[in-house]
Amino acid sequence: MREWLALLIACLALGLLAVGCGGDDDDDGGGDGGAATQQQGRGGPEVVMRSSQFEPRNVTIKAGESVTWVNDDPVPHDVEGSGPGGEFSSGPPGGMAEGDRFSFKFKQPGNYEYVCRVHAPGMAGTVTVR
Ligand SMILES: [Cu+2]
Repeated sequence: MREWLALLIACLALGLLAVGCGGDDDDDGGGDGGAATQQQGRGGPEVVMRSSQFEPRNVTIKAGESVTWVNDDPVPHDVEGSGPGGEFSSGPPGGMAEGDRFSFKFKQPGNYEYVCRVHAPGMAGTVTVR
């Protein structure tokens, strides 16, 4: 009886280890570089960077909502702007490669203007926070 119990516990422990390893593998496969900034963008509009333009160019949200920018171009872009609540930036100029996403939560109402520094002034947009 004792041996049977020991065997059962050993099997359970091995099973847990195997599940743990499998889970880690899944996480590594699914996540890429900018995972930390990607998780904030729930519930707000998406602005697509396409043909070196922001689409849509102007978005309106409520205070507390996020805007997520997605680079759908084969060339690098970025987002940098400011408004009543301060500045926001996706990082260095041209730091967003194809497929990269950047989310920012706007807490303070007002008008925010932003550009892609690589393609400014032509590539620009606004966020209106109510
Ligand atoms: Cu650009």
